[in-house]
Order: sequence, then structure tokens, then C-alpha cells
Amino acid sequence: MPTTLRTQVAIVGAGPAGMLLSHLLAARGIESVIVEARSEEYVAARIRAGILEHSTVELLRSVGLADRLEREGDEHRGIYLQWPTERHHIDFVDRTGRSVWVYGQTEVQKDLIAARNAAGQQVYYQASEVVPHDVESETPYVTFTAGGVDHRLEAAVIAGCDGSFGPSRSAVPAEVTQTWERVYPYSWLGILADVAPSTDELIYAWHPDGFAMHSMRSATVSRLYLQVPNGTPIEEWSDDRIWEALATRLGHGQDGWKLNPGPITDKSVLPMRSYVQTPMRHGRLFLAGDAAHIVPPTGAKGLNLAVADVALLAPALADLVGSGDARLADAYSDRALRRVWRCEHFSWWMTTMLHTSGDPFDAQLQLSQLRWVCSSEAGATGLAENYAGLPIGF
Ligand code: FAS
Ligand code: PHB
Repeated sequence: MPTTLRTQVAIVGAGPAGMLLSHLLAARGIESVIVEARSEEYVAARIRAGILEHSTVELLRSVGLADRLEREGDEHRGIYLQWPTERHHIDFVDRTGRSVWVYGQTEVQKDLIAARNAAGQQVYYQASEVVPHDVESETPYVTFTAGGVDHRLEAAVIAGCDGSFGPSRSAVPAEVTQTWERVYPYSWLGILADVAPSTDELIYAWHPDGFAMHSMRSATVSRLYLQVPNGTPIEEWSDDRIWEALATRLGHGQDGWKLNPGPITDKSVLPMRSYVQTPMRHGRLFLAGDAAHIVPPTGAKGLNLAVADVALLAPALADLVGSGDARLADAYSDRALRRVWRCEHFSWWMTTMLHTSGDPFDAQLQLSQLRWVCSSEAGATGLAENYAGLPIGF
């Protein structure tokens, strides 16, 4: 016989979406319980996104989650776009008044875990057999096993924040679900290196050999990426080969600029795809973050979209569960999807502009597009508006 638990909002997934949602709900006096498949240590250590857009930082500030970010994060005015022989800075602040911050998702996650632990948030880690039930009823529940005990978590609503491989998206009946997907013909090989960044702001580089990007995590840790074919075995890429390819693609020696290599401490290959599932709400089940949508990382939108979803979802659930007012809950999916599709388009636009396909015609189109973006106020402002991020609720 399972142990029965009761709460107001059952949250599946303790990534940024789930943890931030619980924080925003608690600020509105709404109780939640989180069910997470992995351990706290695993969730805290995952290496993922690096850029927080303006609205994300504003939101974290507004709920007291930005203290360490303000101390240790790095505010950036813009990015560099580059192709062989040219590098141009796109200044977001000049064009939109909005900056972005370099502060790894790993750090955001640690801050969220610390805040929720301090608040006594109930999180069941290392849960298995996690299944949402009766999402079309007024009494949905989640069953799971944790610590060798079977549980039944009863709630007024379920928030599916369990990423692209969790059970929530498939708890929406197929007959009401619509999905869109685009798989890109390339992946990113990403590295972390214990070396000071060779640039003050991110460099996105188009090169005939393939895309490369120079990001960072701090004044002593660099984060860099290389376009590689899908299915590339990481063993094929020695540290020397990685640094040589990065130097070539990022323009080492161009106008006196040098790429400083260093010890690589992590490397992985990340496939790239766009994915959207609608609706983001079915009955008493609400999807947020990667559970509902995936973007290629070229636009630095994945984490920021998860934040934007829960910024809309928290007041909607607070009204629904607190006073029975369903207006925001009924509007949630359509409102969230407006930003989702804007970010899907921008991420696709950045990806297809910067990644080589091997087709010489594509290469000419890409170089023309890059020249236009870097020479036109309209082009540069369009990129700046989307990269720095539109206001929440756009
Ligand atoms: P998450 O995937 O972060 O969290 C979902 C949580 O649900 C996880 O903790 C998972 O363990 C849990 N879960 C899964 N199945 C479950 C189950 N059955 N039961 C209970 N819990 C379950 N975005 C960028 O902007 N830039 C990047 O460079 C970037 N790099 C990435 C690299 C990788 C390898 C990945 C996978 C993603 C990357 N992303 C990047 C996107 C990433 O940052 C996501 O957008 C962000 O983590 C979304 O947050 P969540 O929606 O909370 O999903
Ligand atoms: C990162 O720093 O990990 C990063 C930055 C910008 C992107 C993607 C990833 O577009």
C-alpha cells in the first residue's frame, strides 16, 4: 500500500524550472512537493547553459536569488560575430538598453537548491517509477518510489518540469497533442578548460571548417564549443586537436588576437534540435521548460525559456489553487508559447546563420547575412533584441 502525501502543487523535476517554480509559488503562499529522478549532487553538478538574459536576471533579483550572481557573475554588453578576416561587436546595451550575464546554469541550480533547502522545501530525490495520474480530474496525483517506499502524492495540480525525457509530456493524451521537431545535421563538442578566457565577451564564429564559440564561466574558466558531425565519438577529438580546431575557427593570429589553450577538465558532444509540444497545459497538468520545448543552444535560450515559463506559471497556479480563479491558468499555454516560438525562431536563425552545411551556396548566403547583421542598424538591433531577451510576458 503506497504512503499517501498531499500538497497543493506536485512538481516533477528539480531542474531550474521545477526549483524556481517552487520558489515562486512559496512566495505566493502556495505549498509544493518536488519529485526528482536524480540525486541532489547530480542535479547540482550538471554542466549546461551559461548565459542569463536580462529578464532572467531581473526575475532572480526580484525574488532574492541574485546575491551570488551579482557578486560572481559577469555582466556583458554584447557578443562578437566573426568570420575569416572579420570580427564585429554587437552591443546590446547601446541598441536595447538590456545586457546579459555570464553565470553558469550550474551556479543558478546551486543557488536554487540552497534557497529551497533553507526554506525547508520537500524534494524527493532519486525517485523512480514516477507517473502522473488523472490529470483530467480535479484530483490528480503522482506515484513514485523513493527510499524503497512507494508513494502517492495527491495535489490540486501537477507541474511537469521534467525536461525532454521525463514522463509529463507523454501524460498529455496523444489525440490532443501537437509536436514540431527539427533535428540539425550537426552537434556541438563542448569543453570546459582551466584557462582564462581569451576574450572579454562571447565570440560566435562562422568558419568553412565549422562553427566555433568562445564562452566562459569565470576569469579562470573558459567554455568553448566546436561544430562536429552528429554521432561524433568524443574519443576522436584529442585535447590538441580540439585546441587546433578552435584556434583555426576563432581566428588565432588574426589582427594580433591569440587563443590561449589550457587544461581541458570536461568535454562532451551535445546534439542539436528544435522541439515544441502543445498545448503546455492539459486539465490539471502544466508543462514548463524542456518538458515542453527544446532549442539549439546557439541562441542561449534554453534555460531562459524555462525561467520565462515558470514566471508565467507561478501566478497562474497561485490563482487557480489559492482562489479558484482559472483565468491565468487558462491563458498560460498560449501566452507561454508566444515567447517559445520567438525563441525557437531566434535559436534556429542563429544556428542556420553560423553552422556550415558544406554547401557552397549556403556559405555565401551565411556570409552575406553576417555582413548585413554587422553593418545594418536594423540587423544588429534585431539580433540584440532577441539575444538580450524580450520582456517576460512578451
Ligand atoms: P532540466 O532538464 O534541466 O531538468 C529536468 C529535471 O527533471 C532533471 O533534473 C531530471 O533529472 C528530472 N527528471 C527527468 N525525468 C524524470 C522523471 N522520470 N522523474 C522525476 N524527475 C525527472 N541551454 C542553454 O541555454 N545553453 C547551453 O549551453 C545549454 N547546454 C545544454 C547541455 C545539455 C547537455 C543539455 C541537456 C541542455 C543544455 N541546455 C542549454 C538546455 C538546458 O539549459 C535546459 O534548457 C534547461 O536545463 C531547462 O531546464 P528544465 O526545464 O528545468 O529541464
Ligand atoms: C555557454 O556559455 O555554455 C553558452 C553560451 C552561449 C550559448 C550557448 C552556450 O549560445
